[in-house]
Amino acid sequence: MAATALDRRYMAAAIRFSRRHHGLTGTNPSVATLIVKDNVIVGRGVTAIGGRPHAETQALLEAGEHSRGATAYVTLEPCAHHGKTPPCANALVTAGITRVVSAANDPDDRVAGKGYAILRDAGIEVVTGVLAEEAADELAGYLIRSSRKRPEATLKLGLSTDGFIGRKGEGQIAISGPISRAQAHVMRAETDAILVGIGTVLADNPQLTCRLAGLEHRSPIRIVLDSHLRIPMDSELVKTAATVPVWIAARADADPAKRQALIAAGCKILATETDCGTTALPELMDDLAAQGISTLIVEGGAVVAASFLEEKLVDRIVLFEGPVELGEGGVAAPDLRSHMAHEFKLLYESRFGDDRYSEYVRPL
Ligand code: AOF
Ligand code: ZN
Repeated sequence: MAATALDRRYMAAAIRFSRRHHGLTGTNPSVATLIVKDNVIVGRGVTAIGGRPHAETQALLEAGEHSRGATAYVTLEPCAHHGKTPPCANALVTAGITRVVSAANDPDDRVAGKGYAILRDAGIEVVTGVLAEEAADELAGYLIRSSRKRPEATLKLGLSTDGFIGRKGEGQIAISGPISRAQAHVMRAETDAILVGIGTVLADNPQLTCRLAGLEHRSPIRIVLDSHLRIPMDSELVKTAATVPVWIAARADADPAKRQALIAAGCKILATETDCGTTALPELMDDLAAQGISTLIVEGGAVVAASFLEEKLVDRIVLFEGPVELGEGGVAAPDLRSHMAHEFKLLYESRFGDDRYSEYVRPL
């Protein structure tokens, strides 16, 4: 039987539920499962913090005997491999589930179609691709890292009404209001890492942590593109490196004494450079993915943003446009409009107080 309108409603609920552990499941995606019997949700599960147990195991545990003859809604194809837990596909079979409705397919080599095969071989009716686009958006970090071996990159920009991101020599300027600021910190809580160029560190001395009450422990890894290790030892980043990780992408021949001092202060130095000595973004992104980073926010400044766009490494653009005019001395944003017109589509728009918020995605 094809998917019904009710199937789509349960799947939409499952996708919303999967957000609960977004950013908390390590390299494993945050997946959700709902078990529904006679139009009642009898079990729910979301991938546990740290990545295990998987969503299905927990939903089945909650549903108990009610799983017999029930439908399972899964936001990702159930796994087929023996990891630290037995395969979820087998667990669904054993529990007596008779119908599985799935949203996204799992590109992991150990799964990729094998999960569905286990279910079908056991006589379970399987419907795939229900709200696939919505689920893929939620799972973007995992899907991009698995298939392209790099993190999902979100370019975040605060823009004035006249299209500037700041004013030269004036450090951090408040362009957007308090609701935007809170939203930006929620983004930090949900992402694995945040990246800036050394110019931003020298101009603004940012902390790049999540400073929302109760979420301070969810600050991302802070990454700086700093070929010549110019980062000041008394910068906010270096001063806090022992508590919230700081990774610095530098040239191999950068000052060895400074390198040692930074390592002693708790920073990690990444060696990613091209023959001509500049930081190579595609190699850096490969390296970050290999180190388990699935989601990355690119937060400044204009040169770094432009390089990411040029290299086609941006998957999502998030704009906070405040009611401020910067005029003379404004630092221009990268040429977003041409990229957005050709490569991205508008996903969501809202108002945050006096600010306009918009989110663009590159179709997968
Ligand atoms: C599921 N349900 O909730 C999640 C799945 O290291 P392991 O054994 O935990 O396996 C990680 C893989 O499991 C991951 O790459 C992805 O294929 C799948 N994630 N699968 O059935 C879940 N989070
Ligand atoms: Zn599983």
